[in-house]
Amino acid sequence: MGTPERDRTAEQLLTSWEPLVDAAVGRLAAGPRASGAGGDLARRRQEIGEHIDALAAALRGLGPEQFGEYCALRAVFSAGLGAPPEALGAALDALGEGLGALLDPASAQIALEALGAGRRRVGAVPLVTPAALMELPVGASPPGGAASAAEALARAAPRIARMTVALSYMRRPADALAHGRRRARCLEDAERHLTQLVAAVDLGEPALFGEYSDWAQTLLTKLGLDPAELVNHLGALRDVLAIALPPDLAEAPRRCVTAALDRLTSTECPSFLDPGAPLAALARAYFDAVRAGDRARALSLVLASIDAGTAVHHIYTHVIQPCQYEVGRLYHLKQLTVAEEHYFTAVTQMVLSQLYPLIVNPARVDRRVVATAVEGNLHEIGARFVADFFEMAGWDTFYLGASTPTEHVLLEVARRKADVLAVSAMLSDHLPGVRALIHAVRDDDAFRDVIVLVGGQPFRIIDDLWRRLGADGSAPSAEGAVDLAERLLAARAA
Ligand code: B12
Repeated sequence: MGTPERDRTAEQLLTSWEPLVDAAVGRLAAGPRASGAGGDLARRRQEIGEHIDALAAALRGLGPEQFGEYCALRAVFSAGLGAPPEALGAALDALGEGLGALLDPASAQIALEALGAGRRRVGAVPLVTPAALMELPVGASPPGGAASAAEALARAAPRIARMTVALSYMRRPADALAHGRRRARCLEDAERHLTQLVAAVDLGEPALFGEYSDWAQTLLTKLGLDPAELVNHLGALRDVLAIALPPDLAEAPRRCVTAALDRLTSTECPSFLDPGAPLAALARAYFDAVRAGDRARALSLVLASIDAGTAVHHIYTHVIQPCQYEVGRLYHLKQLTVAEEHYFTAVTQMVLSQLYPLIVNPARVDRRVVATAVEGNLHEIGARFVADFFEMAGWDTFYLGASTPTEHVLLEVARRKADVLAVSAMLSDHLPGVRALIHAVRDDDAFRDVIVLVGGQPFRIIDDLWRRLGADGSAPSAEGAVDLAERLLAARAA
């Protein structure tokens, strides 16, 4: 880490930041490669500023070597992004010339020494073209021969993640320093973002990635990270995509990232317990009882309300569901621990079990539904709601719970002679499983008459996603699922 002398130099660099940028930009403007003002000038100012930040960060960190690393990477990226190869060296030279005038002599010497280490690395980096960049020893095979943008992105993801972390650190050296040993963690996050991006690109749905980014932003902020970090990271990702993928394959993922960046400016997250909603007082009392650890009271509140005439399905829709959503919100905001969320969900399951005798409709309709959370989806309450609403409508219901393997869902659909298969998903990465399950149903002639309904968060966000995955329909709620199934069956019979 830095020495007192280096720290003082870093301090001076940052306090003289503006005049250093002005001086360097002035020198460049007077030099042989001077070009028009406007955007060009603004970009040049920004870049010089970034070099000063990186220089200061290196002096506070590992010293000249670190600035050398920065310059080497910067050279690679500048060239990859189409900047003239000599531009970086010229900018560093211009910055160096201003140091003597603006820093005290001892600090100027320390800064120049580090700057020199960077300058040497720039000279040592061969001219890098986008194609050559693909050969950088930072990851798996290049995306050559990929059939789609999603496939290319998935194949290049390990390399893109590394390049993004490098570029984002370069742009905000303070993050690199702050992360220190957590660099590996940052890379894991980058890979996680890319998994979600692949899913969104695959489906052609930028909104899915936008939704995920909002979620990630809230989470990272609650973990104490600067909200600007994710914005910086996604900005770097967008630039890296332009280098790492051929233009035709880069366009779709870049569009998704742009959409996410647009959304990140607003991260409002209002409560799901709306005081104006039906049964609002009961929902609040139920929520508070469970949070207080009093499940007996939570249950008796619900049973008393039913005794007083509340319809059971209203308990599902206006009490249980908003409370589960509110748990998710508070958990996300770190106002509730994992254990509290698990406890809450366990109480919800207990209450739903107690309500079971009340939901069985004696008027049976001789129809059967199998309801399941798709393989990989651990959220089981949505599918349970769906099964229970069919039960209330007189159907025979077979609720399979969380993450059921595709082949076992099929066995159950056959064994129960199901008219309807209801599949629940929650996250974008559950969607390939939904698609695989639907294909498996469609591929087997024995299931020719089975109606496949899909639902859950992604289908609530994107209207026609169900169609694109090959389902027969979707509804935003369990109640809607029953109506839809009945309509589809009636249409078939007609
Ligand atoms: C409880 C819970 C869990 C529990 C689930 C336990 C269980 N036994 O079910 C556990 C702890 C396992 C869990 C894990 C995770 N969770 Co979680 N979880 C929740 C929580 C708080 C409640 C879910 C719930 O019960 N909803 C109530 C039901 C009734 O609502 P629903 O599922 O939307 O269903 C309704 C409709 O969508 C529709 N519907 C649903 N299915 C179907 C099917 C058909 C055919 C039809 C027509 C309609 C339909 O009808 C239903 C009733 O109206 C939600 C918060 C939320 N907003 O949902 C987070 C939430 C979904 N989880 C989240 C996350 C991130 C995770 C994890 C990734 C956390 C982690 N870091 O590990 C894992 C992923 C696990 C996995 N592989 O699936 C995030 C998702 C964020 C995002 N990107 O969108 C949420 C939103 C929380 C948050 N705000 O951060 N979770």
